[in-house]
Formats: sequence, structure tokens, C-alpha cells
Amino acid sequence: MTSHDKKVLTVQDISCVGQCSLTVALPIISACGIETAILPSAVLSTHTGGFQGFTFRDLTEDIPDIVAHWEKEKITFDAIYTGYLGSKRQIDLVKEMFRRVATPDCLKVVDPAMADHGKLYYGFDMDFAHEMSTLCGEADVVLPNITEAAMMTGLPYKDKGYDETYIKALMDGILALGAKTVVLTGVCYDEAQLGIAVLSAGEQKISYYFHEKMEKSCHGTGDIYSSAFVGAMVRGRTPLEAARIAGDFTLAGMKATVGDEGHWYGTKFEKALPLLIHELNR
Ligand code: PXL
Repeated sequence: MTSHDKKVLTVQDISCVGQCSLTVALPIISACGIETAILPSAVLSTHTGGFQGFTFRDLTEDIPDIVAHWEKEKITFDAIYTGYLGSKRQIDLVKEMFRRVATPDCLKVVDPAMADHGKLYYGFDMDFAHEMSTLCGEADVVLPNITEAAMMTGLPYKDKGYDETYIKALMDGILALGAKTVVLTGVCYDEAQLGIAVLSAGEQKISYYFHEKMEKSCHGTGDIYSSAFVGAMVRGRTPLEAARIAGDFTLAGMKATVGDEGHWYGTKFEKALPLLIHELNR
């Protein structure tokens, strides 16, 4: 045991069914050997990506009292990782958490989970995307996909046929918001490979981790990837190492999922947990 075991807080929704947000973040970060506290932003019967008629309870009203209680109890977190938020007001509440329940060297990771494949998820608008860009400005690490990065920087969304100039512009745009490091997923310069691009403030050259590109995408991979990334960083890995570990873990989960047509709603990350644990204990 180290003298001080680190504690992570993750703020995102509970989609009761659907293998995303808190139902993946909690098991994955715990599997990394890290105590994980949660703050649910909303409770949904399922995620919003393909199910019809889901329920949605916004928990914004509960958050100020929860945070006030933690503050009173002098509870602080060594890392705060935010994902899907339930309302625009929650963005300001997260900024407050960064001030009130963070240790002095708290690692602040923002996954602006709000859009993919060129489109906002159900319930979000560009006003929300703008607010989210201000939260990214306070982060140590921002974990956007290309859609989210384009929406927050005002650059056009391109799904293919781009080169490094476009990717660099997106990443510089996120750093210009005030973030210290941006780790961009879904970078595709050729059909065979998918890349994760890493750039920190003051650096000119992007670092990459490329891995095999699967034919189809799986639902929830963004949350699986971000959770493993946070786990690896809290375990002392650099952003590039964390990107590789999280990328390989996510790919293994996708490989365990393909071929099961009934499993369209999520990714079987559970099958890949032994790989993640092994990698972090090497
Ligand atoms: O995986 C991102 C996500 C998280 N939470 C909810 C979602 C989605 C994506 O669709 O609907 C509720």
C-alpha cells in the first residue's frame, strides 16, 4: 500500500441499462485499483442512443447539497473526472467542485460527452456545447472526439479526408480554451488504422497511438476509453501511455462484442478487464 491511496470522483449519469457512463466508469476505475466515488448527474432507464421512450430524471437540484456535505466533512478528491452531464447548470456546479472538493494537485479530466458522428446526442444544443467549452478550459486533460472538438472550437466537422493540419487546428483550439492537455480520439488518416492524438500546451508536435480500426463502431466506447484513461493516469501513467492502455482495452472490449447482433446497445468491456488489470500491474 502507498501512504496515500488516491480517490477519484466521477460525475456522469446512471443509465440503468446500456453499458455507458457510471455503469462502466465505476467498475473500470475500481478495477484499476482506485477508490471511486460517484455523483450521478441524472438517472435514465437506458442511454439515449437507440432506445425509445427512456425515462430521464435530472439530479441537478441534489448536487449543491451533496457537495456542501462533502465540503463540511472535508472530503476531497485526487482526481475529478466528468462525463455526460444532465443540464447546463451542472457545468457551473462542476466548476465549483473543482474549487471546493479537490485536493491542491487534483487531476481534472473532462470528457465533453455530448456528441458523436457529427451530431449532438438527444437533448443537447449548441448553447450547451459552448458552456462545455468553458469547463474544458479549466481541465488538466480534455478527452473529446472529433465531433465534440469541432463543436467547441467552431471548426467544421470532417469525418474523413482530412490531414494533420485539421487535427492540429482542432487540438490547438481546445488548448486555446485553457486546457493543459488534449487527447483526441477517432483520428483516421487511412482506412486501416484509428488513432488517438495527444498534445499539451506549449508543444508543437502531436504524439499518436494508432491501433487497428474495427469495421463497425460500438456504443459506449467513449466512456469505456475515458474511464480506463483516467484509471491509468491516476496510476501514474503519462497521457500517451494512458491513451495506449485505454485504446487497447477498448479495442479488446469491441472484439468481444462483434458478432453478437443482440448486443447493439453496448460494448462487452467486462471481458477485457483482466487485460487492463494485467497491463496496469506490469
Ligand atoms: O456514452 C455516452 C452517453 C452517456 N449517457 C447517456 C447517453 C450517452 C450516449 O448516447 O445517451 C445517457
